[in-house]
Amino acid sequence: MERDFPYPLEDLGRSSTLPAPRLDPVRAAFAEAVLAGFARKPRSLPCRFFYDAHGSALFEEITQLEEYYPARVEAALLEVHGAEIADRMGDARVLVEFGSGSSRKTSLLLSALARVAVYVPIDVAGESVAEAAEWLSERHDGLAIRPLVADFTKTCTLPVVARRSRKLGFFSGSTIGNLTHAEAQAFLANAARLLGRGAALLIGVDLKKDPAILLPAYNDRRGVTAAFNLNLLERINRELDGDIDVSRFVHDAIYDEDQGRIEMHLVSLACQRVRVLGWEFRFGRGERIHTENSHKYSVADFQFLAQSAGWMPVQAWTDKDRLFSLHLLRLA
Ligand code: AVJ
Repeated sequence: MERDFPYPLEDLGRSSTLPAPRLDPVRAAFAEAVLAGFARKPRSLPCRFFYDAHGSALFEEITQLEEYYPARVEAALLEVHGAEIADRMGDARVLVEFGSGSSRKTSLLLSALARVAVYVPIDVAGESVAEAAEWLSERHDGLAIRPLVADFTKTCTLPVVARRSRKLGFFSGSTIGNLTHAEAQAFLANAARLLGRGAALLIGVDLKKDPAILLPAYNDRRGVTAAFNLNLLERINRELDGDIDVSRFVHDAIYDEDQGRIEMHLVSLACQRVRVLGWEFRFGRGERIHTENSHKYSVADFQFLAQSAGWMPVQAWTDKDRLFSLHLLRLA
């Protein structure tokens, strides 16, 4: 945690005579992000904090929704083209997955990749990585699983067993859409450095399309996406001693055609004050908290971005309705 943020001492349970207690690092990062995000205007919160236990369960529910096509279409693409992907990806023996989450899709890919002997899931959420590793090891006999609990947008080092062989990276679910174009380019360049010579990268990217299809995917009828978005405020209440009246905020998702992205916001329904870790913030009626970007790319847009980060586009697969794309990239 940054030391220079002026936390009120009593809220961290400190007294002047006792040493400071150690904060859980995830909670500390969340605290810092929320205090900084509420202090700036327009207000914003980073979307990676959606995924506490509650949020992860809600996201799983989103992937089952009729309106939320990305999960379903990506899985279908992996199933239909698995053999071809395996064929085109060369002789990689190590699969490195970025932001591995629940690993259902990974299983589909591993089934097609008979030669892969080592699987390295990288995720900041240690618990979900461990769970996913267990789930996968039951289904893929003889696969060595070496989880890496790390932030894959920063530099990290692969375990020794993964160093010598040719590698395949996997980044699914259009998670890359959460990054700005500059961040996505930096991620791709970093992945190139991590995976090294002759590596391939398979990446799921949501396509630009008619807002009449895009918008319902983020405004589902059952309100699961709304609950997912609002859970961020509930998490503040649970973890950061917040007193936010969640019923006085509503979910909003819009499509910004110029930027080619869905934006999720929480909108304050009233003029209100909220407290977080002893700090007070005032929200005006109609004031917005920007909680997520989800960028959409045409196939050509994404290939251009990949090339700018040093990757050669090998092939792109899309479904017949052109809802979603899977890109295979390679390093020279
Ligand atoms: C998993 C980050 C790709 O942006 O579509 C789903 C997250 N947000 N519904 C996306 C999400 C709202 C999702 N990603």
